[in-house]
Amino acid sequence: MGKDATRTDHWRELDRAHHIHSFTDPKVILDQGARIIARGDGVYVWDSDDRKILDGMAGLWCVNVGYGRKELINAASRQLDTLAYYNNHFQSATPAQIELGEKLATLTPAGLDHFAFANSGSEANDTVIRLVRRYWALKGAPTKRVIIGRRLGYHGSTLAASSMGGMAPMHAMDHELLPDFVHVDCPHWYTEGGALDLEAFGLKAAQSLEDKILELGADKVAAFIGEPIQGAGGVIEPPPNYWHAIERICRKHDVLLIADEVICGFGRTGEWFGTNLYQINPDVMVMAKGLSSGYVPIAAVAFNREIFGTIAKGGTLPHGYTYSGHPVSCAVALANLGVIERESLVDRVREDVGPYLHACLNQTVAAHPLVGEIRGVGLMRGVQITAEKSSRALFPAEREASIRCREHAYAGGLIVRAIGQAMVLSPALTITRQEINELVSKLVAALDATAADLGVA
Ligand code: PXG
Repeated sequence: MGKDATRTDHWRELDRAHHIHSFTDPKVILDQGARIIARGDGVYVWDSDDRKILDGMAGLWCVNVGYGRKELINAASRQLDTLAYYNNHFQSATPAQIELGEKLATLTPAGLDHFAFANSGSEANDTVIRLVRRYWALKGAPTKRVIIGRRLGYHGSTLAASSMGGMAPMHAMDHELLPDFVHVDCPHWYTEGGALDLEAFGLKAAQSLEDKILELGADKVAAFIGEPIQGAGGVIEPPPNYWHAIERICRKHDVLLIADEVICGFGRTGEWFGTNLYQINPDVMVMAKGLSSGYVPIAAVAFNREIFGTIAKGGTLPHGYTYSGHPVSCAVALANLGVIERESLVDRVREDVGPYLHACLNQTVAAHPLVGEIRGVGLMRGVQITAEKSSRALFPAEREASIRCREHAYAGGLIVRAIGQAMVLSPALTITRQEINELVSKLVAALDATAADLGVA
């Protein structure tokens, strides 16, 4: 370290020299350096210059119980002490992993009670693809291989999960999708609805699934996958009639329904799972993030009895990861679920802080000249930026409206995501009303500064 360089400068230098950042323009790292987050407590993080920042995203939609929870830390420490590692291959299991499966079965909808474990949402979704195709092959329908996702759906960053998702820049990176992945409409009324009312648009978006199944032939289609509310797409809350229509189409054509609950799960929407909100019954459910509140990597896939029963008759399952059901991750997940239950965090989101955040946004943000729509459920909210409220027109991308807002927010001590032209919020479920007041007033200040940049009165 040079004589006058700060610790932060030094770390930035080393980071530039050695680290490939995810979802970041390397030029920004070269020009500005990384934002180094050094510690966390509750809903706050501190950067390497000890500046306190309200984390309006709970990390990456995951730190549901907030930072610094001793219950989770102690659970990890105890498990490390007792058995730091063992695998679940070749007939083995560990107590923590067995107990987590039993606990999850009490939380997931009836019938979804067999779990495969993984370390990330992406890996879990690769497991889904492999096991769903195996299911159909064992059922005597090996041609049912296609998995239908949606535009702007996000299911992860592995080769297969990114093909299953509907993010165009990720597809462009690989030049082409893996075979047997296709995408249908994204049910986002604000940007796609045109002159249709919400209900007509909901049916139209769902119909795009049936049209695709008919085009391909139902004998080719294994499953449809969707996030109950799309997260990384920009908190896209579908019209109320959408999911029932989707479920009906899947049942009619014998297509499995997969719910990707990686963001919606574990209380974020004020229900244990996003599918509870829409009262649909998926055949497969994918979980990660809030399962351990991000303290350690873990993901799980729930399969219904019919799928598990079929796979169970197929002989040795040629699938799994070294760390599937890692005992430390399972112990932390169990402690995390214990905190969510003891502190009634799901009810708290549904009855208290979720409606409170919504009311604050409606009272102080909705009327802002830049804001076209407040959307979302519970503690998963999107604030749509618009160039013109009446026509729902967006700013030209090069004006960087949402990016400017995100940067102003960070400078003011608030982390929010900018997705497309929406500001996205997903704070810890433990956030207090006072902290919500702080979050909203910092967001308003950032919107004001953005309006000034863009010359909007
Ligand atoms: N499914 C969903 C619904 C997700 O949101 C994944 C799967 C993949 O999980 P892993 O653990 O492999 O990252 C995710 C991840 C964003 C953003 O832009 C969101 C995610 C990841 C990276 C960026 O908000 N979600």
